[in-house]
Amino acid sequence: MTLLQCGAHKVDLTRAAIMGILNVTPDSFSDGGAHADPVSAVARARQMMEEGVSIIDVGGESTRPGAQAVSVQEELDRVIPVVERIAKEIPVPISVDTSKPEVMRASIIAGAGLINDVYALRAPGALEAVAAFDVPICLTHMQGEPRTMQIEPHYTDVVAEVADFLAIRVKAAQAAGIARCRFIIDPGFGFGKTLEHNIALLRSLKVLGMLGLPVMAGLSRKSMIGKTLGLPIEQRLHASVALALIAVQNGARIVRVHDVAPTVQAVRMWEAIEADRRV
Ligand code: 8Y7
Repeated sequence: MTLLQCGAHKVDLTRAAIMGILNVTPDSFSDGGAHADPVSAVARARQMMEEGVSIIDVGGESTRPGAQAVSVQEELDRVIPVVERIAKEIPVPISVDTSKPEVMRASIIAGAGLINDVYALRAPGALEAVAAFDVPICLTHMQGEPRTMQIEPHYTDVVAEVADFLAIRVKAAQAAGIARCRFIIDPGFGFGKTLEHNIALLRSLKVLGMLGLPVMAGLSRKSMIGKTLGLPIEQRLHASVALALIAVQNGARIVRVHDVAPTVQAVRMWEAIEADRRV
């Protein structure tokens, strides 16, 4: 059994954990602005808890392709009041989606129990910031940077290259003093990847599992659905649930999603059937 100790909360990864996305940005990829103020953010967090969420991922900087960077102060102003209120009012572990060491530090002090860094602690000072605490850290693969990453991504062997990158980042983080039991790894669907790269990674997700660490997958509403089905963001619910389930079937232990209730139902149903398997 794998237990992730997320600050005051434990997350049991025997069952797949459903991470609910809570964007507190005015410009996010798929729900921009809806939960930018702390009161509506907390209301949404409470709703996700009622829907069976395992972890709530608060993000104050949009990482969508082409998004603008925000200042440290702006990100702190967006994220910290929300983390403080959720930590006080709602008994669910909080993750903070950030690459900035100042935001990592302040978030953990405010009550966050996990750091989700799509830069995999490559920002100056990020390794040290996380090493100073004892919360889990999700390391994600990204080729390039958000502003330009979708311009002609290229790999010789995407699965091997993503696995190598993650192994190197885990090593760097361990060298900085972060214990192995704290890592989560994520192939970073859509982060400098074409549809074909994303498909190859999802099919071979078990290869990443061979690193011996819990795997996270974020596929919710992403462009691979738009490219495959020709659907706009607001019509990607059903395919998002299907992709989350495929990720869990291929070994993902955490799925990061916008639509908590349908994903919880799909994943728990599959797990109930798996638990009953005779062969
Ligand atoms: C991911 C993520 C985003 C992901 C992890 C979006 C912050 C883009 N995607 N974090 N964040 N994995 N760990 O479409 O795939 O949600 S932002």
